[in-house]
Amino acid sequence: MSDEIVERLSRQHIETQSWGYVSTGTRFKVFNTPGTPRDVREKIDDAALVHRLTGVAPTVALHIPWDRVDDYGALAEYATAQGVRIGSISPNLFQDDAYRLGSLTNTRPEVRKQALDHVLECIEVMRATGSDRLSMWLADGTNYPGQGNFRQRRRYLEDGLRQACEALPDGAEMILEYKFFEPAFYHTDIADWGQSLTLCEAIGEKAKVLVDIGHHAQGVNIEHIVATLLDRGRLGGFDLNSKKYGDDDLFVGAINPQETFLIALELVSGEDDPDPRISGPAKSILYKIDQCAMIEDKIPAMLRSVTAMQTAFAKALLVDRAALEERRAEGDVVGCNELLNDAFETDVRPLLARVRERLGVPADPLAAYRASGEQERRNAERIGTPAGW
Ligand code: PSV
Ligand code: MN
Repeated sequence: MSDEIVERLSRQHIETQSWGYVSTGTRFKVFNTPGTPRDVREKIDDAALVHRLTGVAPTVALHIPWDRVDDYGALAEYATAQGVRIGSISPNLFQDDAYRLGSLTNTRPEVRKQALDHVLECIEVMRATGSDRLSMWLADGTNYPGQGNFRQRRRYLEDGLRQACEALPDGAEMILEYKFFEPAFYHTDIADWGQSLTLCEAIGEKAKVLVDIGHHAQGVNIEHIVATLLDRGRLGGFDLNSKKYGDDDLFVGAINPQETFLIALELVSGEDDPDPRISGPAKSILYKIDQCAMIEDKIPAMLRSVTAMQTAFAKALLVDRAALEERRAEGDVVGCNELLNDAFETDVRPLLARVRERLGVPADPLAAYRASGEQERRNAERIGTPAGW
């Protein structure tokens, strides 16, 4: 059994994101830390280092225009030479002045066209880099009651997303993120998983829901949402992070590792579902980190997230799911919970050390990073303006 778990964890794939390596922050202040990348190639260098240290982070997500270059083919070749590939591509529909009153939902046709053209540009980036995921998040929403026509906006949105979906390369997917507030504070056009799911179902097979862990109100049962989306075959991806309050973008596992474990438990059971309409999509879910380093060093924060995901999945795989079903059937409420707890409280570090040995990476990636001199080298070499949003 444990050999099987080691094998399965060796196949884990966690995508890190280019903007997790740069100076981001809150709306009050963006702090820089020494050694921060100055351009997209240096972001890729850092992603490649995280992959060398963990063995499970072979792709890096890009955000356009933050990562805009003249030659995306050359950028993809650069990534390959460093040992990673370009992963999902995120359009940016929130930082142009034109989007003050919305992007794809704007009442003005020329703004909707500008937004769609930008998404189509990102689809060209996908073709040039070999990416197979378009990761869509819209900041669209309104700040005051009465400001917008909900149903009209929804029709514009569906129309724009459908056109984008139709332009996707063969085999590629659109993953559609939801968020219940911010930057809009009265309503958000895709506020929750149900709104994202119904849009995806209206648009077609290539559209799936993206769950950003931080985009839920306090107390929302995310693992239940995950189970529901798995059951519909429409769970396309995750933006992984952790939160204490709202969309805090802290590194994974920092605040509520039990939640990450419970989500992972739904996911591993979805992968094992005998129905291929559930297990098929479950096996191709994108696990992307979406965190912001506000005060912390970026590479160690990313290593924490990647290893927290390994820990959550290792613990989830330890749950005796056959015994759990038996206890559920018997109505053994406490016994069911006990099984979960046994797995959650297991120290999986020896198991993960075996996974890392198999992958040929250090047993403790964070310790190896600290001892490597990589941060000091970056601090010395990366003089000049650090990249940001
Ligand atoms: C929005 O809060 C979001 O989660 C989206 O995924 C964006 O692409 C990302 O943050 C930007 O940091
Ligand atoms: Mn996100």
